[in-house]
Order: sequence, then C-alpha cells, then structure tokens
Amino acid sequence: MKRYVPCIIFFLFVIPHVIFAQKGERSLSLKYGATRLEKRQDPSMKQFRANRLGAFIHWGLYAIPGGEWNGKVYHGAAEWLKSWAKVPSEEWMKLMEKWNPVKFDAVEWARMMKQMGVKYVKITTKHHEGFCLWPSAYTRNTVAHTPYKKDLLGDMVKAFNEEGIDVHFYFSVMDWSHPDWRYDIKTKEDSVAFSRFLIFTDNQLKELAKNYPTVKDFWFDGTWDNSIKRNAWWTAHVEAMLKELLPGVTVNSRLRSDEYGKRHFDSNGNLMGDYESGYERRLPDPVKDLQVTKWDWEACMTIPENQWGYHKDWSLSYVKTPVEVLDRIVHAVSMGGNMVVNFGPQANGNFRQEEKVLAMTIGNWMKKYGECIYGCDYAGWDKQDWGYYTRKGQEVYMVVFNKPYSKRLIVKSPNATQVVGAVLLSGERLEVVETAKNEYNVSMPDREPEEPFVIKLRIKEATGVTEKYRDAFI
Ligand code: H76
Repeated sequence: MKRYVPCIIFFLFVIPHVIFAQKGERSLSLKYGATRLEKRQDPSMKQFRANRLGAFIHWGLYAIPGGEWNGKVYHGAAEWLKSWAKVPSEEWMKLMEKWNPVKFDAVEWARMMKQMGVKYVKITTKHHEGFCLWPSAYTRNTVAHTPYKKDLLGDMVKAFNEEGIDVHFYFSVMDWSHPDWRYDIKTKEDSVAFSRFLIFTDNQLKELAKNYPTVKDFWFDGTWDNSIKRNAWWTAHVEAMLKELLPGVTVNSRLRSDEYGKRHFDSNGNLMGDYESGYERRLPDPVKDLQVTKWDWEACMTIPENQWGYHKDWSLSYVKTPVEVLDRIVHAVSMGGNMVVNFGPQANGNFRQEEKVLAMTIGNWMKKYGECIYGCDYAGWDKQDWGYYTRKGQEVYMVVFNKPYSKRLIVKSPNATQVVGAVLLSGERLEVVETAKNEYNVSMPDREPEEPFVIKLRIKEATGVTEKYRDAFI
C-alpha cells in the first residue's frame, strides 16, 4: 500500500492543481514563468501602448529574388524562399554579392512613415535567413560584407528617431545560416552546439543594445522549436539581460517559454514578456475574445494574404484595400491592442507603388481622425454593427465603418452611463435620441462621409440613477 501513496498524492493534489490553474493565479511555482501578473504601467510601457499604430519593415536578401528561384515562382511567403526552394546556405548567401540598395534613403523612408501616422517601426535586424542589416562582429553574413557596405540599421534608427518615430527591433532567434542552430536537442553534440549558438545570439543582442541604445523594443521570432522550449532559462535570461542593458525596453511574449515548454502564457496562464504577440494576420473576436483587454497585446498584419518580405507578384493572393487595413487598425485599438502594418521594400531600396498608396491613404485618414487611435483603449461598451468604439479618458469615440439603412446608429451604454451628446470631429452636432434604458439612436450626419468617420460622444457617468424604465417581467 505504502508504494501507492506517492501516486495517490500525485493524482489527488498535483494533477488537479495543474488542470485547474486559472489565468491570473499563481499556483505552480515557476522558475521561468511570468514575472508580473498585471500590465506594466511605467512610462515606457505607456508609450508603447499609446503609440497604437506601427509599421513592420521586412527587408533582407529575400528581397532580391522576390519569391522566384531558378525560374520558378513560389507562392509562399517571399522571406521563406530559401526554405521553399531548398537553397543551401552557402548558395543563398551569394545573394550578398548583389545586395546594393542604391535607391535606399532612410530619411525618405522616415518621412513616408511619418506621413502615414505610424508612431513606431519594427525593423527586421535579422530574419530566419541570417543576414544582418547591421555590421555584426559575430558573423560574416552582414551588410558590411556586401557592395553596399554601410550600416543600414544605423541609418534607419537615426532617420526614424529624428522624425520622432520609435524604433523596435525584430530579431529571429532561428538562424538558418548558423551551423550551431538546432531545431531540437537530441544528442550531446546538439546540446554543445546549441550552447554555442545561444552565446552567439546573446552577443548579437548585446551588440544591438549597445550600438543602438535608442531602441525601444525587441520583437523575437523563430522561437517555437523544441531547442528553445528546452532552454526556457535562456528566454527568461534574454528578457532580463535586455531590461538591464536598456531600462524600460519592452519584449514580446513570443520570446518566452517556461520550464514546461509553455509559450507566451506560462503554465499558470500568466503572460510572459510585456505584451502578447500571437495575433499575426488575425485578430481577436470583438465580442467573444474580450479577455485580451486584460493584458497588453500587439497584432501584425500583411497587406497581401501572407507576404512579409518583397514578393514580385502580388496577384497570387488577395491584397487588402486601405479601408480594410484601417478596419483592422481600429479593430485592434478597440480591444486595447496595437496594430503593426507590414511593408516589404524592394532590393533597390524603394517601396512598391501599392505600399506607397496604402501608406498615403492611411496617413490622410489618421491626420483627420487619429485622435480615436493614439492613446486610446478598449471602451468597455457592447460592440454594435456600425463599427468600433475606442476610448481615451472621458472621450468615447464611435468609428463608423458600416452605414445603416435606418440612418440611426444604435448605441448601448453601460449601466449608469448616459449619452448626452454626439459630435463629429469637425464639431458638427448629431442628434441623440434616448430609445430605452441605456439605449440611444445617434443620427447619421446629413452629408454622409465617403470614408469611415468618427463620432465623439459626450457622456455622463452618474452615481445615483433614477429608474425611468422598467425591465420586462419574464
Ligand atoms: C513564420 C513566420 C515569420 N513571422 C512573421 C512575423 C514573418 O516574419 C514570417 O516570416
């Protein structure tokens, strides 16, 4: 009987403990789990959050072939071409001889991003292929060993910062060009090689932090393999190391793994890193997924269906229109998240025409309506079919994407909140009619805008409510 006691204890106490661990509770004691249970509220995190709109820049050797290898066009993501076409690293790295973006002008890029209204850019310092946009001392595969020679990353950081745009670094831990990279650790040899790889990666990260100290954020990618999950300690170490080198820096959840191999959220259900980074090319449902409003999160999206790096043929998948992109930006903000829109510049340093038009269109809209985006958050009001709510302090914004045939926009306010007025951002007043308890009709403007538009509500948050309406007896 005695032999079974440990087993019984395990089934009675340990297993339920693991199964019933709830989000936000600390039940298992973890060495490499979440370091905090609440959102960060320090100035750097507040800035990250207030920025709301960012741009991704995927730029690397893959921009040269643009999705085509040996006469064959691959439909998959262009930055994965090396993998689709099974190109050995030595051959792929010969592209470095052709890396010479003579049209690249960091100042022009920064102006374009500024015009678009993005408050930060996330730059691929190194994607899976292993090519570094900065002159890293730890590998030969860098811009310094191309005909172009100059430090592209340094030029970008300077130009963006001069426009008041924050710079975030995308960094792929998975590095296809490094002989010590492993997908899994199966042998002693793997373990030794991977230890060397982690030191190499630490060195590169320290180098980035030291050489570009204005960087505000590290966004890790290529961290999903067993090799990383088995080295959870390292993911916790990287987060701590960067935070020590760069006080205030933010780090995405994708870096992190706990000792059970749980990623993003630890085995207790608590977020690791500073913000959740799993909403890639998709968004939380605005009715069903409200749990995301409890933590910081950032989504990212491509303009075609799934192309991050430059692909020469955008006709191979659906390409989102500027209004569709705008819808996703507002959707994210309405649920308390950030949105990062991706750009994949060409090898010569120019953006493709479609991207320029998109950036221009979004920018023109942001100039008129950006007040419902920057610094805004989840409003806590029930979603209606006309669009999204956002909120900044006492300001509640309605962002209208769908015009109703009734010409009435239905608003349902939370208990004890009264809607006492509605105005367009131009100041024009709209009629508000109370239709039921906490329900209102806001009239559409006389001249209906051709674009998604914004209504600002005037609200009164009462303490003592007089019961004017009666609930139905059912
Ligand atoms: C898979 C994958 C990568 N993660 C996205 C953000 C792109 O960088 C894509 O190549």
